[in-house]
Amino acid sequence: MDDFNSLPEKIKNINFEVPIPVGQLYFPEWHRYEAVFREIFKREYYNNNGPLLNELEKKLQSYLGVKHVVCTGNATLGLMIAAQALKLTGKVILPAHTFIASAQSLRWAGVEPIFCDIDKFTHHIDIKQLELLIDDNVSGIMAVNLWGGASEVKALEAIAKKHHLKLYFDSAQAFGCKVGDVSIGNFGDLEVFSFHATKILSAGEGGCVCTNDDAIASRLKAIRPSYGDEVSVNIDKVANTRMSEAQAAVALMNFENLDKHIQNNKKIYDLYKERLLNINGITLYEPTGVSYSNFQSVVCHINESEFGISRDCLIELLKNKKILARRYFYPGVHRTLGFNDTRVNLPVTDALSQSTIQLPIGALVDSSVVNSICDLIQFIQNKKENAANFLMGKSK
Ligand code: T4K
Repeated sequence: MDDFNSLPEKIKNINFEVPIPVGQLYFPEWHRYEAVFREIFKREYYNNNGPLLNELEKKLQSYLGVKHVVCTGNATLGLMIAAQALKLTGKVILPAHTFIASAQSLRWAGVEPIFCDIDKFTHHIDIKQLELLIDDNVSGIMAVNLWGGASEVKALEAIAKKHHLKLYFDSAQAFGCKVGDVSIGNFGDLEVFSFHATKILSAGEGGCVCTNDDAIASRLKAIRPSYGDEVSVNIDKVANTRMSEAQAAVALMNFENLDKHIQNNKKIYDLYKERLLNINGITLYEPTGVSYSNFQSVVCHINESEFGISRDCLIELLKNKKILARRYFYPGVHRTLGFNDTRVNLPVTDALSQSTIQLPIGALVDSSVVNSICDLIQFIQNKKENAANFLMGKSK
């Protein structure tokens, strides 16, 4: 019989001081805040089209090669004002394998979300099913770019053009990614990024909407609202979705190191890839649809019958060692917050929501953390019948 005293040293020694979360959490060094915040206080200008916000918007425009960047308090607000700026009505088609904000932004705009299934391998909207869902009441498509990958942007542009629909992208997770030579941020009518603490470019909290369309940009600025847009436009609603100087300051500091952070993520991702290859029943998702990824996420598929235990059980066992793996996205948005319509049949979304696990990547992760996580996953699989007892220090 196994004895918990026989726990291998490398597993016994996994003892993180602080929990290891899935988010990026790249932040500038402490001493840099003081100088930047001293300047904000000296100017006594804290919000609404301030100098740091202007600098950030210009830098983002130039980095992305996009004509307009309109920063917002976060991506949820960006998606909400995007729906208004695009004048969406009736129904909008989107995948249900996404964060709740994608669908809720439509509710706020008074538009009905129509959920579409995703492709099993890419995790992005299934364009064959999408076309079948288009009817006269559909005014737009919101595609969601996930995990450092992207939807089939060119095919989607062709479908939107053919059916005279607005097309926009929830690219909350995709800052820094490219399709060919073109940065994500330039596709469809507009795209929305998140600068939440868990994203590759962080303002702590924040986001932006990007567009190459002058009229859409004017509407976005008028809805946001801010001084600074000289064009007068008719809009029905305004919302306070401004980004503060403090948020812009954090984003600017992080922007300086964006490439370094992406390279660091790639190193972490590659090590996971090497280590997980040898573990039965766990398959690492590879970013698809992009020529350059930000490696925002380490997402794996657990095949329970091959791996030996369920995805949820694995998450609990990792938590026991302070590794905060997550089950994004569970459940699919179509099964949550009043969208729960049992007639909606999205088998791939349902299957993935039951079987995917997100592992830590970002500032708090280095190669020793990855090795510990992979050692632990391997150990849990080897001892699947009594891994829980082992990890809790009980003999069985
Ligand atoms: N569209 C998509 C496709 C998205 O993924 C998101 C957001 C949005 C739209 C909307 O973007 P925002 O409006 O947020 O800009 C998180 C994030 O809040 C959210 O930004 C993200 N996607 C979503 C996938 O995950 P939670 O509630 O699951 O995460 P939270 O806050 O619990 O953080 C994750 C882990 O990171 C936890 O273990 C705690 C840790 N953490 C988090 C923060 C904020 C830290 O250690 N320190 C921190 O400061 O939603």
